[in-house]
Amino acid sequence: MTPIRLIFLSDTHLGYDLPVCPRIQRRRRGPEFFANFRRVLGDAAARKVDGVIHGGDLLYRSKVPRRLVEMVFEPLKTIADRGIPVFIVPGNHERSRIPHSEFSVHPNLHVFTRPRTFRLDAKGRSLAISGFPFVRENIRDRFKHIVEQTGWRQQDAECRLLCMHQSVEGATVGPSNYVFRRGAEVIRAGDIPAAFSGVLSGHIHRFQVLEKDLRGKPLGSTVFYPGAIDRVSFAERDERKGYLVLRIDPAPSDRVSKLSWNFRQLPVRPMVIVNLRPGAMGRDMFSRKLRRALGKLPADAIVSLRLEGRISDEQLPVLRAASIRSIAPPTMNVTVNLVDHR
Ligand SMILES: [Mn+2]
Repeated sequence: MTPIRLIFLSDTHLGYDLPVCPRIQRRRRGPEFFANFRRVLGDAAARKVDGVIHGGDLLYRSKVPRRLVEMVFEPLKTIADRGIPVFIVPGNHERSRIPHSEFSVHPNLHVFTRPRTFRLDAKGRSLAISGFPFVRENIRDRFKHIVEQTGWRQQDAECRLLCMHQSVEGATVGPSNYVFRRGAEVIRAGDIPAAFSGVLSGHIHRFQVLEKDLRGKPLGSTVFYPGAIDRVSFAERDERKGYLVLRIDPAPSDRVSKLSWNFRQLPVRPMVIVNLRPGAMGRDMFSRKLRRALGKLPADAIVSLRLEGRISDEQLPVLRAASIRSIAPPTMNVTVNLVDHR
């Protein structure tokens, strides 16, 4: 039997570092996010998948210029025009809704503006795609009820998916592997229903597939986080980035269809933290030290320059944006952070 194939991406944060009228010329990270977004959609077209699902945080924030929303929906509509339906979960950065929603009007674009279930018929098979927009308040206690509100039980289908933008118990983030356990914003592993072939979620920027709860007990359905399409914060500096190609083999009769997955990696720039203690260095010495430290890094690095201790009046001009730009290669992005200064 022919499997159903889908592409699942999330947390594209489009519009991040992409000013409409930049006042200064410097390398921006915004185009990288768009480039990876287009790569994923290009792959969806090349593979002729049966659908594309976006797990939320399509945009980097909720108040955005119309032009940006237009730029974001243009490649999505190209996919939709090819007859590939696109499903979008509004995330927390969209404040649970897509701004300038007139751009998302297309017969093949479907946005989870409320808990609901869409039906996808592909290759003579039926797939029910349930989902709900990001819930800010107390998802822990409300999750089971909201899943029911999607109306999944009323929709007859051979396979089912649940799409959302939330944290689930057992998910991990950050360089020290913080684990989500309790808290009103965390879904209990035991509340994940077994009726779905998979739970597709955005929100957590690290790629991970959760199959067991914290005690090792299998989840009702596997939870998939494709992660962000690029490194958004320095906490993600060592993470690989990408998206998921999903394949569903419909099961006979009343069994839950099996979902298999393949993580596809996307190109990202190196992200580096540089720690420096200027101490009593003079202006020229400080400037040389900085030049040397940045000179050792890959020319396209994204750098967080962390300066420890007090910065003297003499040292301060070196840290002005224009000065940093003259010291660092033009291909580098440098942000200055003062740590423990008094
Ligand atoms: Mn996000």
